[in-house]
Amino acid sequence: MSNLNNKADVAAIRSAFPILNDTTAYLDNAATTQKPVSVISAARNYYDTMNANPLRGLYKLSVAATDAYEGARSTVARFINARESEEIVFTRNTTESLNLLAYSYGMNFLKEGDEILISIMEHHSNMIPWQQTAKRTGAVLKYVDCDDQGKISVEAFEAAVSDRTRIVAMTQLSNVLGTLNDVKTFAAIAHRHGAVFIADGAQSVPHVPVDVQDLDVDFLAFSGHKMYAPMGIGVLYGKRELLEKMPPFLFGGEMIESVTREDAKFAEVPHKFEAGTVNAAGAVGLDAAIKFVRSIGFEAIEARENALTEYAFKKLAAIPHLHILGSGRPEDHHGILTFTIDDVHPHDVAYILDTKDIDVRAGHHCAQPLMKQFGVFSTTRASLSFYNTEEEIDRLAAALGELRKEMGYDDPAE
Ligand code: C6P
Repeated sequence: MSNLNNKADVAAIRSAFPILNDTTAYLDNAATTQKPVSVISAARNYYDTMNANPLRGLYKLSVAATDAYEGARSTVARFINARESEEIVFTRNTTESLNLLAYSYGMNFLKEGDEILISIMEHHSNMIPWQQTAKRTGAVLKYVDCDDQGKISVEAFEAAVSDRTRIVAMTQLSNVLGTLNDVKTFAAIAHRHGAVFIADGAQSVPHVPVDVQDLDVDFLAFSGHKMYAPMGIGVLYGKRELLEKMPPFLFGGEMIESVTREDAKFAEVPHKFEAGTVNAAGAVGLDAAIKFVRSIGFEAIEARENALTEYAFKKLAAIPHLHILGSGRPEDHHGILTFTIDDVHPHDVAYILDTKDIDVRAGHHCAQPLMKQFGVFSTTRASLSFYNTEEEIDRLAAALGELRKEMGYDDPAE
């Protein structure tokens, strides 16, 4: 395990990422992370040495492709401590995993008057599927709000959940506020009311250790591309007994046991949820990404990312006219700093930063209802990974400190 608060180790880690350099400060890691050479090589090696359609052929290449694909499933299962690899369904991304749940679980097991509970800080991918499920089933979609520090209290959650709640779907880590929600406690409360608990792990799985058995969540969705793996591979974890009772979401090749003119018998989990040719190279890349993350270790990752967050928070919070959304405590932000600057549109902020080779995201971050709750339309967000440096944050802070002046406001402290 490395100690990433040591400059030499950070430099070594950075050198594992071909795209990182000293010119561009890449601070949009919540959108997607960069890929280390081990991940790129693993995906390339798949195509160089074992590409064939997995799960179909009886010849050696296809068997190698199948083994690599299924090996990746086992790696994912161990990574999140699933009981067995059959509880891991490969999807394209978090969005598809959540849609799978909305279609297969929500649309089939909800009836009029049932309640779906989500939080106000959900990404649209964990909101719109439930809006649609509610419209189609007659279920009621309810929200639990966070306070102005970006926290969802146990009291607020208890008040929002009821014996009619059948599904609770909540992000473990907000892509806007950086809040780490106490999903373990919320899942236990949801279970007491007879509801299933779905965790959106898109932002948490890359940054904090996630143990599905310890959290006792029923489902967990996440994306490979936010955790150093290729785009186009995602995961849905589900408890086996739940996955077994859910009907398939997509129909077609490889998700069947047998087919007649009239009907089909579906394959066992997880294959009944993986219709069509799968993304084997993506799965192999995800396998390599998990091994990369494990080689650093979450202890080092968290220590580094928390230290960087604190450093960045203090620098940004000291800039006049800059307002950070959510908690006033750096330790609540987990690498995510979303902010506004008085009188300057976030798109102008991001554009000016880009002229200085600093990459951040501007907009609503696919969380429009949350923006509305905080009384803003749009914001700028810097999001960190362990490979970022204090120098990059210094550059960001210096650029932001000058920004109002550049926009024509004479005195930056005015
Ligand atoms: N958030 C961001 O810049 P996909 O696009 O399916 O890989 O992930 C969707 C998603 C779901 N939940 C959360 C909490 C997320 O943050 C995201 C993706 C990116 O914040 C892209 S909008």
